[in-house]
Amino acid sequence: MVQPSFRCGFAIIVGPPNAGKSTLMNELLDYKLSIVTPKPQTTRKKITGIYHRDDCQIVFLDTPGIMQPQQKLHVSMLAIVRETLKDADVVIALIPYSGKGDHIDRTFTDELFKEWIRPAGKPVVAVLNKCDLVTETQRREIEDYVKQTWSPDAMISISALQGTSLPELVDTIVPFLPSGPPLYPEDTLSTAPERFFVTEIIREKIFLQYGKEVPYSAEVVIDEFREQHEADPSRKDLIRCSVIVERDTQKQILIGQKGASLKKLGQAARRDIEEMLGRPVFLELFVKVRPDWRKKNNLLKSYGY
Ligand SMILES: Nc1nc2c(ncn2[C@@H]2O[C@H](COP(=O)(O)OP(=O)(O)OP(=O)(O)O)[C@@H](O)[C@H]2O)c(=O)[nH]1
Ligand SMILES: [Mg+2]
Repeated sequence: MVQPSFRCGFAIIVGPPNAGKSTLMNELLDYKLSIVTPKPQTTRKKITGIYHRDDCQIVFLDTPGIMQPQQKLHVSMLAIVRETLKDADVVIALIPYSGKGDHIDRTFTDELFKEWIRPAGKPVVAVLNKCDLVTETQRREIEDYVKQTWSPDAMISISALQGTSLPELVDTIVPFLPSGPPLYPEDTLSTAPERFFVTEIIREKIFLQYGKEVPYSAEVVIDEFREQHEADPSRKDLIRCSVIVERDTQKQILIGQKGASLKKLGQAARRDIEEMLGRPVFLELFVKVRPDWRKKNNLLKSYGY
């Protein structure tokens, strides 16, 4: 029986790249759903993660970081944020402490509120993340400043990485959700299909394994996902993926000397994919060059942007 006081709704997480949006969602779900790397602009699409508690269900929407667009891919990523804002009951404005200088980026936060949050017309919870990087006194000063400058409907400091104040964050969000029964069964973690998370895991390993240029130029698509274990449990599933890059030089870097780098990438990705699926798989990676795909509408569209 669902209690009459049960609340359920959508909470969008927005903020600059590298703020810890994906880390926060994963910590709340206690499951690594969204990919996380030290590099900015890791997340490129909306990732839905469903949080369950006795008195509420919160559908968290992790989004790409807000930045100045430098190419069509960025424009598409920002359009995803705009669209997702429309679905939200409450906005989680994730503003990271930096541990240096002013401790938060005041110019960016101003723009975030003016250009993105206020126009959406939704209640906003300012969540100051990475509080492990500042002292208690610095935290209080910044909290006062944020409260006075942007007047959020609620505010809390947390550390997503260390799991500090996360139950309190949920308590802060719940009053902004509509009353109503849960939208999803209790064992549902996300609405996206397994194949989407397979491509995300490969992208994460690319971000972690390669330097600056390759991760930003790479996209992953599934060419074939053959679920052979269903017919015969002794057979592994076969997953064939293409890693798309923009130039031949990037292809060479991805593959490495005698294919060593690509092999290492495949092994790292396969381990995580097997853990997610809970069964062994064959993973085959092919590298393809699609010149300037990040600037081409037709290619972006075919990759889901
Ligand atoms: N010190 C500290 N680091 C954190 C915290 N939360 C996240 N990080 C780190 O910040 C980096 C970026 O984290 P992500 O979760 O990928 O950030 P994001 O906002 O999703 O970034 P994009 O997807 O690129 O927009 C990672 O190296 C995290 O480990 C925190 O509370 N404290
Ligand atoms: Mg992210």
